[in-house]
Amino acid sequence: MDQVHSAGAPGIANADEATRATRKKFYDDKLTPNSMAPLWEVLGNVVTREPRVTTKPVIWHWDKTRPLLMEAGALLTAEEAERRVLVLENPAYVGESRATNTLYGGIQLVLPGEVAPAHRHTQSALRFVLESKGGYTAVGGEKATMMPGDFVITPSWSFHDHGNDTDGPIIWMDVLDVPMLTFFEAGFSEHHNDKTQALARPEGDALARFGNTMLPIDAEKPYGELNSPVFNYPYTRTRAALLATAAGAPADPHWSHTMKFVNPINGGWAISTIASWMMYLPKGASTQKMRSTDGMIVAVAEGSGTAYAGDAKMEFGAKDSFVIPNWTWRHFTAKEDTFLFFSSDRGVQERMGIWREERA
Ligand code: GTQ
Repeated sequence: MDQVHSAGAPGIANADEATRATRKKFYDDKLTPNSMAPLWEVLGNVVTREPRVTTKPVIWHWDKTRPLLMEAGALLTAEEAERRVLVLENPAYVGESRATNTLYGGIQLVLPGEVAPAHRHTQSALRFVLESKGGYTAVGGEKATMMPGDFVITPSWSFHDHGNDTDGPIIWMDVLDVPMLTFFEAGFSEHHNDKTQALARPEGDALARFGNTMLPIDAEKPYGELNSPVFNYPYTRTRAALLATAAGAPADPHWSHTMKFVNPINGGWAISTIASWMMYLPKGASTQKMRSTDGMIVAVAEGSGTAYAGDAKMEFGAKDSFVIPNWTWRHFTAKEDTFLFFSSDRGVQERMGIWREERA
């Protein structure tokens, strides 16, 4: 076993004190002043045998999240806040607005009569609706009504505003690729001139044109090649598809019944930087252990059960959110019929050719 015991290359471990001192003098006197450093002293940090995972498993329970969000709702308006969101902060990254190493997560509240004003940014976003009687998000000149379980995307640089014309709160999970864009130092944003964007098409237009197993004869790519032109995926359809596939084929040992949200232009993930999919676990089901290099943010659409991530055991109920860290063994059990929404950076890793998984 070529176990690496320190950050340095194994070959330098046995040098005597005098040799080390001579080397150190060389580093300090000659390398540091010239903005250089000896790789052999840090090689074990540069190339690790396995991923060094910093992200921690963590769960946010709805019965705690919702009252806190409502309390925030009494403290400031959506307009004051621009986005009234409680950030899902991973305890491994306090103050960094990160739920996983690469993804931001948050829970957003829009109260009756409120508008979260139109803006756009190079960060891509997705919404997974937790509570709603019919608020909306407008993207690219079209409104999508948001009902519980609906999945809505706002691709990079598309204007989006959220509104609530119902008599109840609307609450959803936001996932954005913020930490990725920060890493690339490629973040831009701007406000729209108007509080809400002008609508150019009737509601349901994108779904009609792109979401019916057909595409317009002349290629239209409103959000480019890598983002789905279908910007809203209603839960009624998602749920029906999962139940129908479950009726037609046995559960996969590792994935139970899982389907991904796709971009009909190229069959890829719906958002260029954030992969998303849904797992249906029938009552009493459990999955086999697996792990992959993508860390995940999960929202519970319906049901209850237990999520295992490494040594962590997370009991979840409806509308809870939790994190499965990258390269950590995971499996799930369901106490009742359960529908889980997942998001991760898998699509990015796949296109870079570095994504890996392992199944027990
Ligand atoms: O709805 O546009 O949670 O811009 C964070 C940043 C939501 C949004 C967030 C955002 C949004």
